[in-house]
Amino acid sequence: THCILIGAPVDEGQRRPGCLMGPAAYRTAGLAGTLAALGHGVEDRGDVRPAPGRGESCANPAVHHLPEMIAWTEALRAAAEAALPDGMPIFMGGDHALALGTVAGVAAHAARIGRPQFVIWLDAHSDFHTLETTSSGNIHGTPMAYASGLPGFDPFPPFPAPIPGEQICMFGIRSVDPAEHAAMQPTEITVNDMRVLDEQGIVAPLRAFLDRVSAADGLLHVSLDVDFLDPSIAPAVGTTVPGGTTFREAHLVMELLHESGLVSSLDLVELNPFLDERGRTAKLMVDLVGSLMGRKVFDRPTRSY
Ligand code: DIR
Ligand code: MN
Ligand code: MN
Ligand code: MN
Repeated sequence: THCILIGAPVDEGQRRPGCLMGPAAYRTAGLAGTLAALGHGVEDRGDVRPAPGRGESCANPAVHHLPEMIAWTEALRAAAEAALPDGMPIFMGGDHALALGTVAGVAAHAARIGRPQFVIWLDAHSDFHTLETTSSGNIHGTPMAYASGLPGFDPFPPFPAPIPGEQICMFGIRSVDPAEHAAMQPTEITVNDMRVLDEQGIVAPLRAFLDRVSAADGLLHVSLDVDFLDPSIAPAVGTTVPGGTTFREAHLVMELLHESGLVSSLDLVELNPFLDERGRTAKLMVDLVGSLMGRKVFDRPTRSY
């Protein structure tokens, strides 16, 4: 695979400064070398730089950094659309608001080549607010609603090719605000919250979704939020939620995604290196990308008896 690293130092989608250091942390933790060691081609296109904000506003006074986020969305959509014909873009965030742009770009690309775009959302949160329903005003809580084509994003460019709920699957969910819950009710989105994973494990629900992607000859965008992981193994995130996935569960998800051969693009989001402990979260995220791209973490040397 030709891997295209794209830095997306978005910090404006939430209120805890530091996610803008994410791309530097991934580079420091050796993301490019990890991919190259697995035999992939690696190209680092550097960090995306948005145009200056133009002063757009919306009715909800809680919403902050709206003009900046519109500029990021336009720039990241363009970066995604430019990268996809050349290989597999890996967006190094940056907070999750970057996904307004990256998912717009992959959806536009999929529509152009006539294939359905699927999304797997690995996150503690459903990120299904609109600009009208968010009470935190943090735009990182909105990208899935934008990608679903919900109204309530007026100052943003219209989402190019809204993704049907049947093509969206969430994993690891354990924090959903009432307005998000209500907005998801009429959709066909598959929400594999932690209750589902506790009861069924991660393998069966994931295989069921991957079978659907495969049957539809779909493209698959993976959006990996650090808080998908339990905070005890991944402390470098502003919005820790207890009860997340374990080290082994997370690697298993990545290994199954690799085996599917379906993944066409990837977001790495919400890493806040300022909150990390000697780089352990950044290194874990890089290791997870290694599993996603074909490394078998628990491989044993061949032995003869
Ligand atoms: C909460 C927290 N639902 C909000 N969300 C997220 O602010 O909208 N944290 N996405 O990562
Ligand atoms: Mn998120
Ligand atoms: Mn989250
Ligand atoms: Mn949120």
